[in-house]
Amino acid sequence: MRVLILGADGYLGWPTAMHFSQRGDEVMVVDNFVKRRIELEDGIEPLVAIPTLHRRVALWREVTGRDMALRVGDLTNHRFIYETLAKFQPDAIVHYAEQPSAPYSMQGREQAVFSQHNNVIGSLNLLFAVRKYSPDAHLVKLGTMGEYGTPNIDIEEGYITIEHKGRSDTLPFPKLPGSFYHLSKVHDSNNLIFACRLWGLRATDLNQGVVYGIDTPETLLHEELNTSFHYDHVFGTVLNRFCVQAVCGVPLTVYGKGGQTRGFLNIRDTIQCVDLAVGNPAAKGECRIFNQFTETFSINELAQTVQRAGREVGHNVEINHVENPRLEAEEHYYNPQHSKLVELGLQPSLLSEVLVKEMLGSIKNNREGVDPDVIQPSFGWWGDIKDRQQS
Ligand code: USQ
Repeated sequence: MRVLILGADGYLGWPTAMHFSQRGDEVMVVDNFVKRRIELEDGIEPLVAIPTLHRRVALWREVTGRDMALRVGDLTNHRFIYETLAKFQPDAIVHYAEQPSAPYSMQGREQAVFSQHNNVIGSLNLLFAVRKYSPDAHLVKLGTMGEYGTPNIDIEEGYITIEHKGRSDTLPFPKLPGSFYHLSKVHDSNNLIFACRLWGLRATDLNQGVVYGIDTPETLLHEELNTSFHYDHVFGTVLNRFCVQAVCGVPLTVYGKGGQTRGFLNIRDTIQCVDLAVGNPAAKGECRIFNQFTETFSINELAQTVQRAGREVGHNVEINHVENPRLEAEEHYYNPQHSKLVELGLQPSLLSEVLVKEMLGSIKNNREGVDPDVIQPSFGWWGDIKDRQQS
């Protein structure tokens, strides 16, 4: 297959690109390096320095003998994505090319506008490009479980059948997202559903939970093929952060009461889910929505798991409840459905203390790269935390 990976420089994009290339597919990788720019703006770096995408593509060729095509460009420039699809003619497009941080999007007006412009307009340009140049390609778009928020009813996979005043219909599941970033994904989903209805495109929207983990089979082939693993308060997801905190002796930063419950999955399962979606394409005109996670945990449960695993391997792990920088329910009902990927054959690697210990071991080897100044949140849902504390 010809597989186009958009956002291939990121935490998930790079391992996905290597996975499809290793399978023998013809892969093209695309990125505009916006995440690297935000890293510079906010003074943060991945735990292990990541070589340029050009270098990683060259190294991939040296290590495996497999070629990947590389194009640098921005989806908000429609000419760039038109030309990319016209030249490459993909069978499948895996779209990660979005600003992925909820905290970044809540830092202020500029960051909120940037997140929505980058994500929504980039994805809209992509839809027009697919219609014009690759109308049969299957678009696999990364959405997020955060689109739904935490309603007091079970969350269905994308659509819900509602009876109302004696009539019934199946409609998109209501959305109550918790950040301007998550809102950008809701807008994307609406555009995607509309484009499939209007133009007969085929798409799968993967509403993914919070990802954790460091290694995939391909990142292990060479140390410079690592993915971009963040532990800071901007890009670091909660379990990755807790593992770094445990290794560095920083008390785990549970925000508020810690009853917040989310869907989680291992980075290896992200790749497996994307592989399953690509291998089982949506029909023409269909916009499928899968809830992509393997298990749910509260933040307190995660912290306790990391504490137990950390203590067993000799780390002094304390748990701290810090003031919540976010506006979110800290105690709530949460029962999202997630059977569609399992029906396609997903074999999850579930979270265990063994797995946490493996993560702690990998982090320990790179411990000198940790910057303690970027662990505590410095801005939250109301902007700069210092300003809020002073007012
Ligand atoms: N949290 C803590 N302590 C921390 C960091 C986070 O208690 O040090 C809590 C947050 O308050 C939140 C939960 O952990 O309740 C998850 O936070 P997160 O930063 O791990 O994840 P989130 O901001 O929700 O975003 C991440 C990805 C995003 C993806 C999303 C999936 O960065 O791209 O869309 O996970 S989901 O959460 O299902 O929407």
